[in-house]
Amino acid sequence: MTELHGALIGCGFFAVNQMHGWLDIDGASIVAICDRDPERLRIVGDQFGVAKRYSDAAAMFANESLDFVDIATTVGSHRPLVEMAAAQRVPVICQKPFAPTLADAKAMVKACADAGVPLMVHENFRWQSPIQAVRAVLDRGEIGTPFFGRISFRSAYDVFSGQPYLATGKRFIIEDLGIHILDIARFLLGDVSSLTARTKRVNPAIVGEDVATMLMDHEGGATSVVDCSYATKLATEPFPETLIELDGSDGTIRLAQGYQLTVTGKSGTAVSDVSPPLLSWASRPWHNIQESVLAIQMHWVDCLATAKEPATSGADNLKTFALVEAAYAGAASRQPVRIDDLL
Ligand code: NAD
Ligand code: 89V
Repeated sequence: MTELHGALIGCGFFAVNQMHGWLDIDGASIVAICDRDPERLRIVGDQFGVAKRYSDAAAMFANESLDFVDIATTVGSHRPLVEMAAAQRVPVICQKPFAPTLADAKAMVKACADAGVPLMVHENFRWQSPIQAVRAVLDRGEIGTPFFGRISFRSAYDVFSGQPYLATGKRFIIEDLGIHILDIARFLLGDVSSLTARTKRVNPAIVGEDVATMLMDHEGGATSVVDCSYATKLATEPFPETLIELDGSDGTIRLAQGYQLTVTGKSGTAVSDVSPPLLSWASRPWHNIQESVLAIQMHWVDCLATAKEPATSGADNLKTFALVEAAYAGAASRQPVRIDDLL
């Protein structure tokens, strides 16, 4: 396979996982990196042996011949960087949250579509192997037609020490974490027609909401509850596990803490361990997320090689992003929000 030459923009906390992922993938390598912080550029450049280092993305695009660019900066810079990639006709991966607003996200999708440039949002949670295992049970028809879902992420893990910006934004849990859990709900139960939300801030030391509860109607007829909290102190800290309950016409699926999958269906009850593998560079408890980084990046390489649309393309992600916007609007108004009105 011809090796794709990529560049990474943003060498911060999470980008290290992406760099490890690229090292593990045959068929792609990172040939240049960019960060406006010289210290981060040095740390990541030295750790991964990348000699071509830039403090300015425009200079990198001008000097390098790239097959793709991987944007791992925080949300404020996503739109200018994605539009820069589109203008340079370079296929682009962009971290979540894709944009500050749905209007920005739509403009970014349009810029890439107009330029004929593939665009994937790094929405990796659905690529976690326990979540893929749940999807596989649904696909086998084991529980029939799902009519109810609860997708839940409740924790008191200190995310602020690694990502201090999470404590200072007006928006917190829905924009940063809920976005993943809402995407999983779409992945398992399909697109959403309406959403009702309630939010709270429990931790007085942060600015945004750290608890969110969302009720959704799915177009296929199922109802789901997506509930997220970073204010939930439990006997055994589950971070970063997403717990799932699905009820269908012929059975149920339960993904419980400790990655235990219980399926009760047409052929009885089966319990299995769907723990994610611990990759050589991964560390607990993040290994679940780290494994999904490798999986989504492998998917991107496959999509570029076969001219396939990524599962979490920009266009697909607009439907997840609309749920984020709907949740904030609905929490403020205390009214249900119709998703079609936003798209
Ligand atoms: P960070 O602040 O640690 O790193 C961002 C880096 O980008 C910094 O080094 C900063 O100097 C650099 N940067 C910002 N703007 C730039 C620009 N215009 N040009 C060049 N460099 C620029 O942030 P982080 O915690 O690594 O988060 C990065 C992104 O990853 C966020 O969008 C976050 O939501 C996302 N994230 C995703 C997951 C996941 O599982 N998908 C997990 C954690 C974080
Ligand atoms: O996955 C993420 O986006 C992270 C975290 C798990 C801490 O919410 O920011």
